[in-house]
Amino acid sequence: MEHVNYLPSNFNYNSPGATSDALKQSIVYKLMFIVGKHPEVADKHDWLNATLFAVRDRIVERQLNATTAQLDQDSRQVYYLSMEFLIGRTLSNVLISLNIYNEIAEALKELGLNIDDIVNEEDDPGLGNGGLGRLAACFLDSLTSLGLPGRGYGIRYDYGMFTQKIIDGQQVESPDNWLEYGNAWEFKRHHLRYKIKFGGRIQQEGNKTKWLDTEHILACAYDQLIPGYEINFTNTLRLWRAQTSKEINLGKFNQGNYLEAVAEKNSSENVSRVLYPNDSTDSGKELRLRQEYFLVSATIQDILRRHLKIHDTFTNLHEKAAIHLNDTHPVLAIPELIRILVDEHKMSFQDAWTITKQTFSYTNHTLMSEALETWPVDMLGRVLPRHLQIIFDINDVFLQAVRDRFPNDTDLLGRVSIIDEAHGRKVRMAWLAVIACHKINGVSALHSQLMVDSLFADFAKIYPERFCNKTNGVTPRRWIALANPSLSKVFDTHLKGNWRRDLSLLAGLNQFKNDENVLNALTESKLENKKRLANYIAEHLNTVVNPNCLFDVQIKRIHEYKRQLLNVLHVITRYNRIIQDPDAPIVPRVVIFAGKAASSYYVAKQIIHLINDVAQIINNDPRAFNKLKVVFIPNYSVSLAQIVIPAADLSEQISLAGTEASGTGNMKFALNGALTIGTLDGANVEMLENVGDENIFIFGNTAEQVEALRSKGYNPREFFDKDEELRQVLSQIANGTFSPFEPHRYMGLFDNLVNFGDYYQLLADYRSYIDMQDEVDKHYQNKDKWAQSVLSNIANMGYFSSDRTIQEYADDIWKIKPVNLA
Ligand code: 26V
Repeated sequence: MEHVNYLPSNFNYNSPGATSDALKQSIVYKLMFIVGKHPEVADKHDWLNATLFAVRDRIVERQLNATTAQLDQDSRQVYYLSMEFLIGRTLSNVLISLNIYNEIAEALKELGLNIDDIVNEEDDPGLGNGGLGRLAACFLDSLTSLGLPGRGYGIRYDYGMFTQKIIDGQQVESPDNWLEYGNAWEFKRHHLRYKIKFGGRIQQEGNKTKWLDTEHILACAYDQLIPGYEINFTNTLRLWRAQTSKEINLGKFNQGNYLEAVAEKNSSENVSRVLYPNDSTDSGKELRLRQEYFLVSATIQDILRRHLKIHDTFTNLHEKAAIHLNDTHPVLAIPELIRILVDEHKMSFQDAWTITKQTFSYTNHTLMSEALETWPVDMLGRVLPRHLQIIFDINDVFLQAVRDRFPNDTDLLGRVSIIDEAHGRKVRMAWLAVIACHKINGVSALHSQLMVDSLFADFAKIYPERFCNKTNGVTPRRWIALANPSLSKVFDTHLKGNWRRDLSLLAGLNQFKNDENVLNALTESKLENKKRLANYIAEHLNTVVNPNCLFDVQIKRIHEYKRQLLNVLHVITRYNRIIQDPDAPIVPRVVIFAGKAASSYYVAKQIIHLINDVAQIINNDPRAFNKLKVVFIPNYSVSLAQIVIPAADLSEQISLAGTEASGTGNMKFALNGALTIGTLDGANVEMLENVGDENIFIFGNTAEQVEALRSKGYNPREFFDKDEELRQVLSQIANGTFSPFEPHRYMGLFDNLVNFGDYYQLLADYRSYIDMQDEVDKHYQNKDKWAQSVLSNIANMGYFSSDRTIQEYADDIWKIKPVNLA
């Protein structure tokens, strides 16, 4: 065996440098003294941990610098409360932030290791469902990179989003035990524990209210460092884990009933056990309510503790703290703040309410009524009786004000009351948020407009100044620099300045629209990424795809409104055309899907099954060889997205207009040089405005037309009857062409579309979708034209950086300024 010098004699651990030599030394040191392994017996995971500890030291230095600067300046901070943070792998991101990717690669190479292998060995924490959680992660990245002071607060779930396997064409879930091998990025703060109370009863003593006989659990803080890009500053993501307040029930233990004693410990720790994997319907489950309260109670206590360390009063809380609610999930933070100020710090309700209204802001991420959270009054009263009482108090004050201002509108009170009396007495969390927050924003121009026109129309009349728009964005560090090294190289060669820090610099590409060199460089980079994905597919799915085909991609949660089924209708149409006219010229395509269905969402699971059944038939039909292939990649995640997105030629953003609040995948694809086929929905509308209609394929009804069609009485059968191609496709789904051993398998899907109203209007948009797909083929056949459109897309997408989004939140909502890092 070759001899490697692991630790030279002049090794000095105390001043970690960033040369590849210094990094190599640190890695080996960490391997031996933290991981506790000799280099000769270490496995890949040991090396990962060693690398990760070595790199972590370098950002901890920054954290210490940031904390000191922040405390000295006592700057106003934002606290971003979210039930989900989908941060993705950390090591590679830190390497980009510290600008030591090449040095680490070199160090690892000298140790006989490949950086890609090490980076891919890291677990991808799936602490979120999809868009909302990933947005929170992009926001933390941008906040920190802009030097803005803030902190994310969430839950450290033992089990994240389930792992998806496809067995016999169907989704099978298994638990995601992401902490199994430990999490080297987190710092457990043993001393930071808060008591979280549940249940009990209320006792009134004069004008004092007491919350008595409660059960308790503890929330324990785990901190994850958030590095900023090339800045001597970090922020923290603080995640709470539930711990039982009594380690074990000694009484029961002594009676010899060991199992029961430990069971109690386990059940109180259930609160942070698992992420709810359903993001489309309100679960209404008590455990979810407890999770939400657990997050907000620990967080508000933490914010107040910090405030009291520096100030001796809470009357200036709103000057120092901006608390942001990521959707309604953390809305109980509102009554929790009031409860603590009033019950524990003897403030008057009026004063507490005034401070609260100046402290909180809220983002709405969906207009879909079934995803809007409500809690039955009974349940809330049982689990959090004091909070229910405070919510009633808020409602009284609010309704009185409305009554005074709009004395003649008698229906209004019932509509805006926090308590929905019409549907079995429920607390409407979105209403509470709107009433208590000084700013409420939507996540794209269209969504923000629809929000004030529909869901919050009454409130927009009462508080017009509160509503605003903050169009989403994505971080260029993860979604370009990390995910797409070959494209990054093209940018670095042709652009002045650092686009990683200022994405508007991408506009500099516009001058190369007719420059063959640059256009070729873009095309070559795309081909490299397609080969990378083809390798992944070969390795994981045992399927061969040809990188010279057009890669047509739809990856996102499976949901009826996102209309993966419309995509399938196109795939089958294409297949039928290939069979009917085998000699017709055709643009060969690989159609790629990925996405998880909520475990209880039957129709979404049927759609996954159908995609796989269709793939099975088409991929095994020799007539379709080299012309059409269908691939469903299992277990969609942030790290999978980083491989798939850079490889796409065509990005499918085909939700029914008016249903997708923004989308962020749409932005990632376009920035990575895919052209979009999409409806006028969410942020697609603004993408169209930026890239120009000759560079994007827009089809289908507008949100307005969708509404008009719905109210005049949409009859999908009309479309079925008049469109022969459509009729053929639907009949094939219904008659078992793709499920010959169970011909009726998809009767339900067929009925939903043709006989039961087609709620998401697939049939109404089918023809314009198919025609637009033909346009895509034409455009693709002209390689130069396609490359020019790719360039125009990239060059004009700079607006969609989350740095821009966060700067707007900072200026208009949070009123925070960068920390002075002199
Ligand atoms: C809703 C619910 C309902 C109660 C049970 C648990 C649960 C968990 C998550 C959600 C969130 C649904 C909202 C959501 O994810 N919206 C997405 O937000 C993205 C970021 O703004 C946006 O780009 C997507 O268009 C939007 O669907």
